[in-house]
Amino acid sequence: ESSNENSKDAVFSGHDEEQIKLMNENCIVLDWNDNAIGAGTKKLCHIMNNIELGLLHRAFSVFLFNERGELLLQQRASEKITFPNLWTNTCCSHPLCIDDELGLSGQLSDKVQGAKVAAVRKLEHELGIPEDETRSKGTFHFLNRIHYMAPSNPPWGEHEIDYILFYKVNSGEELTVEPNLNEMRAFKWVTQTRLKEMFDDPNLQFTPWFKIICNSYLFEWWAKLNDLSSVENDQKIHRM
Ligand code: DMA
Ligand code: MN
Repeated sequence: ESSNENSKDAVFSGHDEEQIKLMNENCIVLDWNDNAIGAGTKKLCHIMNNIELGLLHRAFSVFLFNERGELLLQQRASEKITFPNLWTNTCCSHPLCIDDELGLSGQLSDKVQGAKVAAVRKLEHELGIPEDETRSKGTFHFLNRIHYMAPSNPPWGEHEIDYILFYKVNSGEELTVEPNLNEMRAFKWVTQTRLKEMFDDPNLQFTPWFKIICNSYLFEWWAKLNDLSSVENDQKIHRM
């Protein structure tokens, strides 16, 4: 096992070793128009002091639906450094500064492709959905990009341009789900009605980005799950 310099960093004291290591990943640093302008560690990009100075990075959020149109939710693990224990959409993370995920041409279609590659990688890492199943048993749809900022437990926070991806499992197919308990503590398939009931349960808490999307586009898009053509591939960056 390689040494982890981060573990000596006071900002990580009391945190999980596995999650501390992941703070070395290289996120894509952006200007306000989603142009890549550099690399920044996951640690640097999620410190609220840096965010307040304008540091912004690229992210993706997957909403995965089964053939019955139910959405897969996850509850984040208590080990997560940001937003632990909160309920949220299927899978979120960051495209990294690597050729496959960066969108080197700078064209939106190429950046979307990079976000999908990152999504396939993280659906396996977090939910244990094998990459070949994700590639063969359903289809991604890029909806839009949401620019938002949200503080977490100090000193942490988020400030991202978030690529919203729906994933629809093909009819007759089912995905293997075997949660990585260092990433998520529970999962649940929900209908629209069940999700709205969960919002009324005072014992359940949700991530800020999931709430932003639920309060804006989610139910409109969900109603169009059978034909997303009128709402997908939006070029605009929505500042929320
Ligand atoms: C980051 O999610 C991305 C969004 C859209 C909030 P995360 O904190 O779950 O990232 P990771 O899984 O890489 O820790
Ligand atoms: Mn982030």
